[in-house]
Amino acid sequence: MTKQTIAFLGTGLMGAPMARNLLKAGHDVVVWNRTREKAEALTADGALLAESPAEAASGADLVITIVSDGKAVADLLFSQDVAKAMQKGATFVDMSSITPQEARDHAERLAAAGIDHLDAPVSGGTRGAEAATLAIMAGGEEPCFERAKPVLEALGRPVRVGPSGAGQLAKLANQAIVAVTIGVVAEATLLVESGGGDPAAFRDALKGGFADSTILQLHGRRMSEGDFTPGGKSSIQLKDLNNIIAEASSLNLALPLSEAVRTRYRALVEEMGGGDLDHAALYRQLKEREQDLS
Ligand code: NA7
Repeated sequence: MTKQTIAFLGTGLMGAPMARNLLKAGHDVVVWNRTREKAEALTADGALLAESPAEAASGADLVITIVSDGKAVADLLFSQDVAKAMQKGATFVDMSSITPQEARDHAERLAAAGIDHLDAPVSGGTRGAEAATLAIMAGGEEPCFERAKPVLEALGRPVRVGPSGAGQLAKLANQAIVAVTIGVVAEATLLVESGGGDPAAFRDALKGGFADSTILQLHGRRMSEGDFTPGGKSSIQLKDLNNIIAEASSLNLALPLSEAVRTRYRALVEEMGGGDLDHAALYRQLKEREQDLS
């Protein structure tokens, strides 16, 4: 694999282990993060620290962003001059989860400046980020995808799902499955516990059956152990659910399960102050709701 110079912008929960994996794969990685200390920590792994996002982007073959939302991506690209700093022929890969419309808009604006764009959001959480086993859903032109693919393979399994915006659409569908599954795993866990069952034995018994899943095993354990240290934050899950409902309504669709689970994430984030808790904390919201009803 050819060594590339990569600017990596956004070294939060997901970004930091991903940048580490790019370094491990032998690339030159220049990091920047809004809160400087989080990027600085990566210099111990061999990353170079940039003073600004534009400084990181200048001279890079590939610029990767993984930040909170579409507004943050647009701000980096067009207000903090990342697009201006990028050399012609360089590729911009946005791994943040944003709306398909925002991704298409970024792609168009970058194309006008001669820069290729790939939307490549991920699934797999911090565990997948650390193990370099992320599911990577890419949208963009085929040649651009083929150029970025060897780099993305150091992070997980990239699959091109269509043109610009298609990666974000796939990610919204992915998040609908994740959120609704977390909701029902919380209900199943509460049902087992309240009936006097052992939730760990329950999860073990279900292994390999139709109801088994990573969410049952991983998030179900977080629920019954009450450990909500964030792998994926509830605030980010709520952002995704808002984007899912908005996309659905622009397509004249009603998605009742996604809407129901969004109402519950709203209560967790906005009424219970749980935005920074892991998204498995939906279980806590369910439990409190049950107590209020009884
Ligand atoms: P985190 O750990 O909350 O990380 C969010 C990152 O986004 C973090 O580096 C933030 O910087 C950065 N951020 C947020 N707003 C901005 C703005 N306005 N400008 C620049 N940087 C910003 O979340 P995750 O790592 O779990 O998630 C990241 C993405 O992956 C998100 O789209 C998920 O849906 C999937 P900070 O450190 O707060 O200064």
